[in-house]
Amino acid sequence: MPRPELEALQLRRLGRLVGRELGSLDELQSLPFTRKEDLRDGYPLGRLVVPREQIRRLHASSGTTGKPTVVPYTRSDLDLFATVVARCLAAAGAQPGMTLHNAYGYGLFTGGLGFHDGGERLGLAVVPVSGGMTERQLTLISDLRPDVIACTPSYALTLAQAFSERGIAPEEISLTIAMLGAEPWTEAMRREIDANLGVRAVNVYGLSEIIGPGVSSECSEERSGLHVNEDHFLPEVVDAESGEPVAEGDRGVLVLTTLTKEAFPLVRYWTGDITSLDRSPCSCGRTLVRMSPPAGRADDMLIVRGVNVYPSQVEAILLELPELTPYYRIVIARTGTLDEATVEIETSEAGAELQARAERLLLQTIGCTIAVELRAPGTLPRSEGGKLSRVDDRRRT
Ligand code: DLL
Repeated sequence: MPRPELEALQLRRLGRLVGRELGSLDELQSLPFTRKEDLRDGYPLGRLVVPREQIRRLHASSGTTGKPTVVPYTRSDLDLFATVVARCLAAAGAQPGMTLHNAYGYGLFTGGLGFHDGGERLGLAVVPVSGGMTERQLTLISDLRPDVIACTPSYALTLAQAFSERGIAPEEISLTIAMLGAEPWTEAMRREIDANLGVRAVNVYGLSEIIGPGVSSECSEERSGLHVNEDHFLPEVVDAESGEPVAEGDRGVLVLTTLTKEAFPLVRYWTGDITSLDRSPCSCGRTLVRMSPPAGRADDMLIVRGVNVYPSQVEAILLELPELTPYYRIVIARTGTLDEATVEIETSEAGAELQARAERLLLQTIGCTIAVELRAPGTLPRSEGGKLSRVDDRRRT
């Protein structure tokens, strides 16, 4: 859809959502943000805006702190969910008739059922494996020969490594497309996954509060920025401190407004995810704005000796060194009054020189001292199916 037409559609839908006619999309900026705390206050279903009998499914976000956020869907919301995930699959190159190995967790987490319905909607045969039990995943992939896999990027690495340990070469694996998201990942991880699973991996983004996966995803043509399904989810990027919109291309917090959801519509939802927007045309022909790969949530941010650090930023910097692998974790400890950060990272080429080089690179790029400890391959925790926590915060223990 040409952008002027798309924006007219967004304006009509936004007007319907807020219950009055709007002159321009900019008027949205006069409305307050909705934050995670606002949702928690209404726990579990205080913000439901349709009669309870119209709910057809409930999901919930992980809720690492306090109560989870419960997200209700009507029939039409589930239809929308399937549609946007089907779009993501199609943008990645999936076609009717293909088989989807769905290793996202089934249950309250939106990844499993979201990809399940989206796959069926596009006309794929879905294998509902869910996460975990890696051995069984390998058998099913070898036997059923799926074309597409959907899982977290950290679990894709686990699977790639398990195949390689069993002497199965990437060319022997039937997969050609991987739909990876639910946690931050980097280009270096993408190279590793592409090469070792024999796929073209694309980034998929979403969050339970808004719908689940399917808010945005990359096209297989460019794999450079995630096209936001902005006829349904209107994105803004704002300054984390002031809440004012940032200039196009600048990084800030992603704020989303649902334009077509029924049971749980949200106006200006503060996702906490850090990204930037790019409205320049894409070679794939989609006119949908692209967001840069989310670097993680503002609350995942670590403050090390007064400097703001994102785990994914540390990963991106260290993986510029070809000797290092994407298996790492960041340990935060307190010695006296100072917080100390150490990155433990696997490599088969350990040595004092490599360690010094990695520490220098971190100091030059981030501007604070982060120690690097080189570890032997296979010694750090792996994803066992779901999201992998990259930070081991030992200050609280
Ligand atoms: O993770 C939904 C999802 C499932 C997305 C499968 C993609 C694939 P939640 O559990 O509510 O929902 O977590 C949402 O995860 O606010 C981000 O911080 C993070 N996240 C999701 N996708 C990405 C991504 C699902 N591609 C939270 N890159 C979001 C970076 C991501 N972070």
